[in-house]
Amino acid sequence: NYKKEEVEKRKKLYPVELLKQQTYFEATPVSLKKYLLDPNKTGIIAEFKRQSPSEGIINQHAKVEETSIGYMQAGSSALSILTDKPSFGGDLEDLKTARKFNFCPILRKDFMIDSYQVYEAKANGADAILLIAAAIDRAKAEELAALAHELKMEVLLEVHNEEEINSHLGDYVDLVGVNSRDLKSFKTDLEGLKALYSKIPDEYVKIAESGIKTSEDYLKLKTLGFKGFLIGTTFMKNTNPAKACQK
Ligand code: IGP
Repeated sequence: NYKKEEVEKRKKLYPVELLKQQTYFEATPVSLKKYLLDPNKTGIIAEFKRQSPSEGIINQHAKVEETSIGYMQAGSSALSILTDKPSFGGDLEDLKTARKFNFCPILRKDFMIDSYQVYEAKANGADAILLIAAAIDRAKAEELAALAHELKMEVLLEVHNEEEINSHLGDYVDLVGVNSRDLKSFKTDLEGLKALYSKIPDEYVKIAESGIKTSEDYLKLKTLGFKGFLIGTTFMKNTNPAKACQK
């Protein structure tokens, strides 16, 4: 709801025509899917977020330059950059900065509800966007995905339960993320991921999201068959997030 107003404001300030003139708008994207399927890589998508609704402030002082470079040096496969200010303390500048310093695939993490945000993602250097099944209906998801593809970005669909898998999964999706965090209680449940994993056809590249805390968690999910591992809080809680990522 705040998203809608926010987007309308930015649309007026910075129309799509201007976004199209930004440096990264013509940039050749890097495939997140390809990086996650590379058996020589870890599959870790390391996330930059300063705060979250469930944790409050996580890390106010981390800098996106150092953190993103450090994540990649520690062996991550890709980056996820939160661009939502009110809930996560991030913005499009963070995305742009991460792009400036890294060649890896970068996911724009936000609540995407409007095609304008897809243009923004591209203009600021994203290679992939997140679409949350709980936040938009399937028609909207397909519309935003079509634009993302036109702009040569990939689409990660996030699901949290079987109903969302049934209602939203389709050919328009490049990757599927299963979020272990219940958006109402904020609790994470890695066991629940197992059950959902088997409900998603194997032709999809599956990503485990949220609540991954230890290398045991990572290995368990990897053994299950997940190809991607989205990890934020565990890293960002440390003064030096990249150091936590090394472990
Ligand atoms: C990362 P965690 O528990 O490692 O910090 O989780 C990521 O999965 C989480 O930030 C996330 C998210 C989202 C944030 C998953 N889906 C949708 C905002 C919007």
